[in-house]
Amino acid sequence: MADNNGFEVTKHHRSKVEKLHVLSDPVNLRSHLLKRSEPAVFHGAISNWACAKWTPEFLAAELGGHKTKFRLFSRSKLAKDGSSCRRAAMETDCEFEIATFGEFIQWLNGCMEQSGHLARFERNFYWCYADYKYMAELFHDFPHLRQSVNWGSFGFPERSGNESTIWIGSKEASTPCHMDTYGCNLVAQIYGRKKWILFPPIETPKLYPTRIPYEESSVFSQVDVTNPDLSKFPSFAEASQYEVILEPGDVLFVPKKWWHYVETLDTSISVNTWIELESDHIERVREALIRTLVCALKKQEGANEKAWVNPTEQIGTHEHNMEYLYKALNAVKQTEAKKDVLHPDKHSSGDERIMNDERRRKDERQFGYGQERNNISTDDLINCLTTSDVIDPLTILLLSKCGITEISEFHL
Ligand SMILES: O=C(O)CCC(=O)C(=O)O
Repeated sequence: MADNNGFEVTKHHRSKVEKLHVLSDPVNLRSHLLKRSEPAVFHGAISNWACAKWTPEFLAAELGGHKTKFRLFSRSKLAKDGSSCRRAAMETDCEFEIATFGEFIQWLNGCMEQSGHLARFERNFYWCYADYKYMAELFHDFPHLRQSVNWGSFGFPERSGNESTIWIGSKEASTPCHMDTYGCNLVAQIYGRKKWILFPPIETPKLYPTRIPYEESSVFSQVDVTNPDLSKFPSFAEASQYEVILEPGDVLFVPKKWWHYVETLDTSISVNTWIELESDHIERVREALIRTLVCALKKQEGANEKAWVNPTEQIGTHEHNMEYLYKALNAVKQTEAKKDVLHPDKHSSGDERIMNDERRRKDERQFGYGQERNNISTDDLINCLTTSDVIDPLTILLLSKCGITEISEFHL
């Protein structure tokens, strides 16, 4: 069912995705978007962008013999145990092939002889997606293509194709339901239509989050939102969702930490830009911690990387992860220090500032992230993780996973 704005109304539809207009004052729009916590659609907002005229054929002609990696998935694929596979494929369920966009067009048109290595994927069964391509890389030698994108009318004139990602796929290509932990997102639909199913951050528990497969800054849902197994994920039935069909020319604003499942309804081209937020610094520490823990445990388990690392992710050594963690901590420290210089009275009274300085010195002594140390150690991390503030809620969570929810306070 669709309402008269063209938005799909679903069973758990709570409120419509608001329709907004690009303001005459982009600076105001920028500050509005940076604070906004609800999605919004701007219809026909990119009709004056040069890329609004792009078609897959045009890009194929521009890019010539340039090769890229495509992600493919067969709708007829069966899981190894014989049960039917997720309809919304996880990336770890997909196959990959390198081809030119010219070969992709031939494949789309069913001309298998001219579709290079894509010929091994039967057109009637597979969808094919050149997804998550940094325009700075894909269009490295094509500056005019990068300049065809400009987010200035949304208040971000510093963002062009150089800070954007492009997604080009055949009908039914999809990205599994996930939440990005950094920033907020602007998505421009250039060619064809795309369906977005969005869930607010408050619904996170009903989406059964998982960090496996692991990808930095992506939290996946265990639920196939297009075909949910409610016997396994009963709370999903209560999750409120918003559905939006983006038409060519539309721009969607995705606020911080909103979950989304995305599916092409036609052959589609879209471009997006993730906009950094102030909270990303802390998020980076959280992500660095998660990376360190996931890698340590999965490597110790001896699991095959293909089974737990998302194909777009690369895993380094423990030492590398610890260095990354240290850098993330240092970035927060520097941001906070800058805030203190710019707005000495902004976050605290004078007394609090003295106390904060004292606490900082104490933290530096305890955890060693002052100038005198150039890293934090695995032992520092273990000592943080094993404090009762961390280990007690973890114990309670694990017990509740085993069905034990009544625990006497006395035992903790
Ligand atoms: O368009 C897609 O397939 C996915 C886009 C996405 O996940 C994003 O922009 O965050």
